[in-house]
Amino acid sequence: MSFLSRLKNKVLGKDNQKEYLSGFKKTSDSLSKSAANLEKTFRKVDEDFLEQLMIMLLESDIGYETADKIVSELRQYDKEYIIASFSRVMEFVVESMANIYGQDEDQFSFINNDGIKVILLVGVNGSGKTTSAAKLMAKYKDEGHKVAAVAADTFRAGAIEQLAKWGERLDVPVIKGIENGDPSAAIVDGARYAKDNAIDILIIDTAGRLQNKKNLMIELEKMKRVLQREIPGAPSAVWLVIDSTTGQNGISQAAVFLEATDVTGIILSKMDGTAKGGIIIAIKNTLNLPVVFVGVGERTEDLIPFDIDSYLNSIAVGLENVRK
Ligand SMILES: Nc1nc2c(ncn2[C@@H]2O[C@H](COP(=O)(O)OP(=O)(O)OP(=O)(O)O)[C@@H](O)[C@H]2O)c(=O)[nH]1
Ligand SMILES: [Mg+2]
Repeated sequence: MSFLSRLKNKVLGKDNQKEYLSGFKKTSDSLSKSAANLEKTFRKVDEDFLEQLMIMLLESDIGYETADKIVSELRQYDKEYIIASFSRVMEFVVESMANIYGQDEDQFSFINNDGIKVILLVGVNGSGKTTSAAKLMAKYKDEGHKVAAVAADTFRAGAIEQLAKWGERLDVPVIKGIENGDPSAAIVDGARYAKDNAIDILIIDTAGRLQNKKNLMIELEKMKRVLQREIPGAPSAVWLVIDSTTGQNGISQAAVFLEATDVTGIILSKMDGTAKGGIIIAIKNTLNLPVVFVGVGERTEDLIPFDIDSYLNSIAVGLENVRK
């Protein structure tokens, strides 16, 4: 059975297909358009073709290194020009992406699973932290967990109220920091609230102020230190929120956070607004961190657990549309 048939079989029974196909629609449509153009001139896998393919991959924001890897593998594989069909080339591309991504270990597992699970959300300003916090509050509450959140963004005016409003709407308690106050004080309050009220999952929203690595490190270290004093072993997860529309730029900004603290996973927001879905492969390849969730809209239900097969299938759907 071909790779793509196997992929199709794998995702067939999954109930997330509608969300994936709509969340990655811009990526898939854009790939479909460029693949259609590419097919018109396709005769064989020669250097001209590989160059065009490289451009198409770069446009999806898969990153230079990854695009180069795929193109080099294809060149090597088809030295004798045996591939005669364009759809076989596209299959090769998707299969290479699968190999580069590899298999995630269980990306949803938390560190220190026994006690209160604390999720710390970090990321640059506007990346989607507060919205993702609200989405996580809704998700875990729906699953039957006892959830609370900490509005620890004391830096941006209105940030605390933004999360507090979500809390009211979702009926999830939000422990509020004080504007211009110390975010760590809010975290202590939140941790104590969680202990006193038998909370299962505590979500901490932080400020996205752009700062240098040293200051960021000091601030995050302090947050963790005060948190650990209240809840030993916390946080169970540190998720870095990256705006997928910022592409490779977002990845470089992310690198600062990786140097400043132990990030355990990525939330990729705003996927619905971009054709640059290749960024998932780039993130895995350059940051070597699992994408845990993908944001595909502004509603609380628009957060999908990342699943590599469904993702690859939504890419493949775009590439296959070419023949229709
Ligand atoms: N379309 C779409 N918009 C999103 C998504 N996630 C967040 N947004 C929007 O992006 C904007 C910024 O989101 P926030 O959650 O406030 O970002 P933040 O990281 O908390 O920003 P700061 O608090 O300023 O650092 C808001 O208008 C959100 O509605 C998503 O998955 N899809
Ligand atoms: Mg925010």
